Amino acid sequence: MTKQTNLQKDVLVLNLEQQLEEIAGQMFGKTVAELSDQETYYVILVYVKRLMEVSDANEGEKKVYYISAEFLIGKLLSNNLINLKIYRKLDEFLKSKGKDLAMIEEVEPEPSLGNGGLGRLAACFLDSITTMGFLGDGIGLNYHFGLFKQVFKDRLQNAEKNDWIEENSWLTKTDVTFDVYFGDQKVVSRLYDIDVAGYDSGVNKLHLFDIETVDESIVKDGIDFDKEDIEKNLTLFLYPDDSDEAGRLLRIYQQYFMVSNAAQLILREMKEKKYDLRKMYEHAVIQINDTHPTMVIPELIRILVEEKAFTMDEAIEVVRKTCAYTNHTILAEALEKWPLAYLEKVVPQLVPYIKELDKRVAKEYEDPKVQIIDEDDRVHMAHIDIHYGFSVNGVAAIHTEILKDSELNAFYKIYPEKFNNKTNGITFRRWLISCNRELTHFLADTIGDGFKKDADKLEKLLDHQEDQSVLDRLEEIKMNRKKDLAAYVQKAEGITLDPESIFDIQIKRLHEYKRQQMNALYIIHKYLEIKDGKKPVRPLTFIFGAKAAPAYVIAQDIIHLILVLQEIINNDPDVSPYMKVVMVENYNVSYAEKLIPACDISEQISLASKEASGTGNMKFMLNGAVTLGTSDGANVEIHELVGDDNIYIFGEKSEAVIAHYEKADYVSKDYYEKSPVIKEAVDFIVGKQALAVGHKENLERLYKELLNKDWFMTLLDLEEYIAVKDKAFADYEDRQKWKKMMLVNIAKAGFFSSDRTIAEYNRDIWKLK
Ligand code: GL9
Repeated sequence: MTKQTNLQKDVLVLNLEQQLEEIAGQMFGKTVAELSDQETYYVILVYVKRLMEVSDANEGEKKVYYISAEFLIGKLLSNNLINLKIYRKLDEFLKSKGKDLAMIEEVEPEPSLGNGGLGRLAACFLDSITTMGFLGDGIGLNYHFGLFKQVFKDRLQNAEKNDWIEENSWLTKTDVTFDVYFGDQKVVSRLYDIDVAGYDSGVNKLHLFDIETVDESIVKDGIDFDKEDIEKNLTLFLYPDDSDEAGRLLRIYQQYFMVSNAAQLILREMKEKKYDLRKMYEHAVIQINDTHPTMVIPELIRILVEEKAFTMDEAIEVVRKTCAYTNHTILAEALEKWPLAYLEKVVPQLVPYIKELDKRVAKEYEDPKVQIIDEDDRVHMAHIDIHYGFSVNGVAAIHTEILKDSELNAFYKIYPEKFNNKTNGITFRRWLISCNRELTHFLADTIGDGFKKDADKLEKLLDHQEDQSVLDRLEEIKMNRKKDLAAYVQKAEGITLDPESIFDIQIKRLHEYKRQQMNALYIIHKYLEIKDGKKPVRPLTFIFGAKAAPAYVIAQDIIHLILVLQEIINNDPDVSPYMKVVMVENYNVSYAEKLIPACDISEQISLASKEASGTGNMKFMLNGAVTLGTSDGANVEIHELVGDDNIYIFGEKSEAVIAHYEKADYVSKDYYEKSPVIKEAVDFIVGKQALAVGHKENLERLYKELLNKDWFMTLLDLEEYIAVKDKAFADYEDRQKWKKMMLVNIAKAGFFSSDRTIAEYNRDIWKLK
């Protein structure tokens, strides 16, 4: 059976040219040479889907189910071609027909199924799970408009629906449907699958559930829609605005819909394989990605008790041995606590089980910090995961330590054995091989291509630190990516970038803790210096990309400030030859793939203790950027790997920051008043020049926030940030030194392969083989 399907695949690959011609004929009545780029994309899509359909599925006695509200998979064409090992062959064929694969890749719409790092991590994990030959599927939702599309109007962020699903897409409609009950209200789900191809390996699946009755036409202005019509709106958007009650209820509807489908799918597979449900944990492990899928725990217990004749004790025991939880943040706002009344409204059938789980905890432990239902009748979702799962992991060493020592310390005392760290990783197939082909080829020529399967082999590059031709090539490749990016930004944003300038890049979700506002204050400072006649030796280019949650007011104000600075600086003839600012519109995975390889300095400047890990930091390093960052998240591990000489670290350490919070002794105004440099930069926000370009309301609100609250301590680290960033810019002129720094960063990036992360998940948590 297996051999036969392999043969089928080999034949399809062998006959690639014939296959494509045939599909082109059937779909468009044309030869490949006659197709438009758009049509060519659809033809390749059909072909690659066929190829994956006949590829070997990964197999095993035990399977991991990775349940996640987000899978930020990005465009799939080039990745699938690489993983199926047909990129080169197809590229050559297309060239012979006068086509450019890079142009065809541009045509593909980017799936909008995630927001930031957490969702992208899930996508990298699917790639690694599959590549390493494990049996493992993703389970999530098929959001029709996903996360919003960002459009700048009048220097403000506008949110529009992101219409990414086309008639022909990577989604395959299956005949799997389930009934899902919200109390007495029944809805019917439909499963769509996306095949996940491993690199030189088999396939797994990403299962995305949808509701049959979804109605795209109810979205009217921007992203507004009737939040109460669940049958129509359930799978329209990822993270619908939860600033009102209807929005919060909708999130619970989505979460339950996701886990009810997941539970039914998993139980169905157990049955198909004739596995003993009482030993479910020998065949299934459920990884709960943040708290969004937490209800899978009470849901599974409910089904086992009500439909499979388990006692409560038995059901709890089996589920506990099956479920594992990953924590991705210590920010309180993200640790979900749903009012019991909301759950009673949406999923009354689950409430008795949640109460039972709570009762058992209350009986055993007195500490109010570990209760599931608190005094205000709010259900702490993470607490369900920790008590009723067998593993709790953080996503970087420092993050896990903070969980153990402070955030979740009360739980750590009860269950020390459950806590473990899994430092995040990224798939090198996308973040090196696909997005930086020239660097990949050069590395393969220099150190052999073993690093493609074993990322640690990148260390071999260290042997070439004194090899001038290698150092020069690294510089040349970086320059080529900067030119590529400049050309793209010219087209997309209408802004001219100078590839000879230093590219300093901060791309990530917009959040105060990530401190884009600190970067903006640096830019103001530099602008004023230049105005004062102090010119940088080499022009500087500051690039931002970030979406802000539509209900997050200060985040919108920060975007506004950056766009105002962009306008002022780029149009000031005294300054624009020396510095440029650009905030790219609608930053997403595809944009990241262009920005990251072109970066000289990677901005990772979150307030220490707040960024659980970060994964952009790893992607930049892998592509030869040098990190300018705080001792936060995975920056700490990057620092350890590359050493003091190959990174720029600044700012208060996490212990000091945590102490500030505990003592509530941080007063931003003190920093403002003490330092003329800080004062001047902050005052600029509401100065004449800024107000002439921007909106008073937004700028004043941001100014006041910085002076009176500054919850994420921007001013605490600003002076040191300015000093260290200036040092980095100065060091850049020592080209020899800089090229070596680039080399060391690339060479040491192997640790951050998600293959390593997944190997650790498997060794300590999943135990699949
Ligand atoms: C996040 C953290 O903020 C990141 O530091 C971390 O790298 C990723 C992946 O572990 O998880 N936690 C979190 O809630 N998000 C993260 O990116 N949020 C979103 O992506 C929306």
